[in-house]
Amino acid sequence: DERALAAHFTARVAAEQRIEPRDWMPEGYRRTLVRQVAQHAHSEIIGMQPEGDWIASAPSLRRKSILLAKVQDEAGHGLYLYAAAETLGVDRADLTERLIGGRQKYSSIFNYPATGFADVGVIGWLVDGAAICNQVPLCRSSYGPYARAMVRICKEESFHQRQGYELLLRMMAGTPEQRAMVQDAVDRWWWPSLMMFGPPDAESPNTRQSMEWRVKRHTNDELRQRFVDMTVPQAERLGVTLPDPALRWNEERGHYDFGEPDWAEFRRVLSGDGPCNAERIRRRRAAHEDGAWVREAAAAYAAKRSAGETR
Ligand code: FAQ
Repeated sequence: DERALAAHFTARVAAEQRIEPRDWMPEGYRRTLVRQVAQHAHSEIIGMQPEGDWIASAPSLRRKSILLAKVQDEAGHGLYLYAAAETLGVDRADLTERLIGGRQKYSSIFNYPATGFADVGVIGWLVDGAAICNQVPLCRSSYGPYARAMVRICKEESFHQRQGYELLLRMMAGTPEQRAMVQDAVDRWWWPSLMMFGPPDAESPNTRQSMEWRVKRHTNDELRQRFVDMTVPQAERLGVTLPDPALRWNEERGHYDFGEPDWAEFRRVLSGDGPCNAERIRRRRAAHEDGAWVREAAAAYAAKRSAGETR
């Protein structure tokens, strides 16, 4: 009966065993995973836009091919994650409809514009850096298909992070104008990167249950702290200043203290009122509509083949 199934599920999660698609799971568990995995997939796909804008104007063939490969990897990540979501009984086409209908979220970070080429480096360093910090623990998430998708995604994202950092090291060794471009990009992306980890724990409605189910392995604030601790020495090595006057090493805690992100701005961006929300969704919708003929042709081809097979 239901009670025995629920007890079995809880025991398996507690014993660090993976839950697989055919296993019984509480409806709430399924719902929260669909929510998180779909949001994660949408983020990868929408996340192609800020950097994608720079492919055509990257300053050299080498930078162009590196960026092209990175943006292509993000499409791949979106696809593994939609596939992981589909194991929970939802349909990718439907998830896409929910995204372009504004009914499902994607990461707040992708609603900010990449206004200069240094932004490509800073996105790799800070945005991929934050993504890795959040996602490495998700390789141990209790849901098998999600955890396994995370392994490859994290490997590729740590490569992206180094790519960004290497680009910034090069620019910082360049002209004063190049160094100023890097500092300006850091000033604009630092706070939004901290917001990627979600609201403070006290205002995070999902954390407690997700931790209990081991969908999430750390709280939002724990991961935000880990990111700050990891990033400050990298900023020093790079020679940039992080735009937070409250940032300082706390000997007693063994961590950096840092200031409070502007949570009112975060809520505004989540509600659809960030600098690029409308543009991001408009372009995603246009791409979806422009691709309709490809989907129709693929479906017609598949139907023809399966008719051929049954003849
Ligand atoms: N943006 O109760 P919580 C990438 C929502 S990395 C938008 O704390 P939860 C790689 C949250 O969904 C970015 N919404 O929620 C890349 C919930 O709303 P709901 C993607 C946010 O789930 C790099 C509400 O606020 N990574 O794409 C955000 O326990 C470079 C309450 O929040 C992932 O998705 C936010 N920042 O914790 C690509 C990682 N924060 O659904 C291209 C997986 C919170 O109840 C270039 N996800 N919300 O209406 C997670 O780890 C979690 O879902 C959190 C949020 C930590 C994001």
